[in-house]
Amino acid sequence: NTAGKPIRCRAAIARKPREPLVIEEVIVAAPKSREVRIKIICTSLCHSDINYWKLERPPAIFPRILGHEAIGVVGSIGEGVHEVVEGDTVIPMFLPDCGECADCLSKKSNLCSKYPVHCTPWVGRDESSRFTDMNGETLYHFLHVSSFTEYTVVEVARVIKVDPAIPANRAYLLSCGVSTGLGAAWKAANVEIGTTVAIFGLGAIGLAVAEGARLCGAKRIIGVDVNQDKLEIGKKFGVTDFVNPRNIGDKTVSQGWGKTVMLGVDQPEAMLTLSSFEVLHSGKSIMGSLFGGLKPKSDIPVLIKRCMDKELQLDAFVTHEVEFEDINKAFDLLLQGKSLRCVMWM
Ligand code: CXF
Ligand code: ZN
Repeated sequence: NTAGKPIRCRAAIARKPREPLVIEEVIVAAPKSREVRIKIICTSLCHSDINYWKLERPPAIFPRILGHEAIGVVGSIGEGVHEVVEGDTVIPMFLPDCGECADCLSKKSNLCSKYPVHCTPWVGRDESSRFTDMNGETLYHFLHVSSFTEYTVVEVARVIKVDPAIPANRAYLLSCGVSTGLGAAWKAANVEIGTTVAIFGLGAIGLAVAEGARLCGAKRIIGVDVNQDKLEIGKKFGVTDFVNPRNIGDKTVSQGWGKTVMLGVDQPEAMLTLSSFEVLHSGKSIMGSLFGGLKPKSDIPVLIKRCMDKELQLDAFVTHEVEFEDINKAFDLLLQGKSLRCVMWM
């Protein structure tokens, strides 16, 4: 029984920007109060991991355990945890849902005001790490999850208990990118039956928007991408029309109304520039959305149920599978735009 004790296990460590991760033995401390130690079953790579792995300047932090899309089993719990017990199947999430603050209780927000969402180096609010390497050096966390390790420690406010009947290599998809796209159509844009949706960028998130729009009853789903290969890929996800902006001139789209939802992953220092004239005079709205507006603890179980009922199709998002030792292959595939999601089994 390892409860209350440190665990020694394998992890993939990002030691320097842009350098391949290295598999090493690490020590994972016991969970503190309101934390859970999770044995990861499988994990995957999202573009945010890549962005922070590439980062040379602050907020670059190394050595670090990246990864935030995963599913696992509760190995042990810290003091004051009542929501889950050892053996529960759980999805760790970067987005918290404390269930107590004004924002978690409100339907208008999915941004918890008690727990932050930062690309933080720490497990949570106490500014400490639960990871050390075999030389005693601190290894930093990433996005409150750090799933590129056999065991990790996550705050219980970021843990969703799920039915273990759902296949792990589908359920884990709901921890970040795919949920973000599904939520953007369902919650943020509130796509209605018979409407038209345009999706700019047909990566995993954009394709998840297509799947979400299909489930909401959209009639036309227009995929926009400069990569012509996305024409055929898009069809598998219900994209009805495809536009490659490199092949067309300036085209006027609907005037006077329309809603644009911004989502996904940007570069940490990216700025948004807009024509004020076009916003002022168009009657259009532009909104941002983190995690597609989904509230983790109430909305993820709905998506899991729709997946089990075979309404929500997740299979096509998993394009590759590699052993955890081969994690750098998963980086290469995503960097080359060859994969949507690559499952890594621990
Ligand atoms: C994150 C990336 C960093 C800021 C919050 C949202 N999304 C997931 O990849
Ligand atoms: Zn992500």
